[in-house]
Amino acid sequence: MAFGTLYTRNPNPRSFAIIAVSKLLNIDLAVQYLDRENPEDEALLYKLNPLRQVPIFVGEDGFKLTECTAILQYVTSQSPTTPLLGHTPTSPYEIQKWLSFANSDLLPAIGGIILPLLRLHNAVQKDVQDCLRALHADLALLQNHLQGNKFLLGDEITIADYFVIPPVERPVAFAAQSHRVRGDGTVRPERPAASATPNAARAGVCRSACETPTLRAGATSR
Ligand SMILES: N[C@@H](CCC(=O)N[C@@H](CS)C(=O)NCC(=O)O)C(=O)O
Repeated sequence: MAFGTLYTRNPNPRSFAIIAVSKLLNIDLAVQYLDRENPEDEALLYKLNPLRQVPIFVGEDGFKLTECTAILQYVTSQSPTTPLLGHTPTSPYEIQKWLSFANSDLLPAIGGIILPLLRLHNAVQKDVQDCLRALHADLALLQNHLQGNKFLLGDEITIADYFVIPPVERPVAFAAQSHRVRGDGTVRPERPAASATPNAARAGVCRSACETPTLRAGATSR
């Protein structure tokens, strides 16, 4: 019997890490994708979370959890010996820092750019130019950090890498190739380069984390 069920959308960047880590740690997590067009699914979503947001976790024991970073930490903690929660006394706080950075800064910026292009509803309307500037600043911070560190917490991979890096890779490639921040801070659309050469931000992020065999295995198994 599954340890619990994750209710989410397909795809959902806030669920990538939860699904990847549960597979990596052999945690039996059922995943149910809710369809926006299905009234029964929408009724279930409202019942599970009146904010109508995913992901939502419901355990076999009835324990219910919303908020993706809490779900990720809870699911990971089902493997008591996992190294993915870090090794040092400060690891939990550093992990929390990166999860919060991604959930509160990076993902809203990406969502503010991508959701209008996909014609999907964004609960809080955002200015695309502001989001592009925020995204470039966030990526610069990530790139600088990952140039001096193999993973976000240093030498060992943690749930922070699974949460922060995979949702960045595809939207970043798209956004960085199709938009450019000018010297004066304004953003203008740009045609994708014919060669589609990865830009520095994407290369830095991917080289240092996404392309490590462990993270690639986890990310592709979802
Ligand atoms: N604070 C929540 C935010 C969840 C959230 O914004 N989820 C988005 C998808 S990433 C959502 O459900 N939007 C409504 C929808 O997709 O219908 C969390 O961290 O889990």
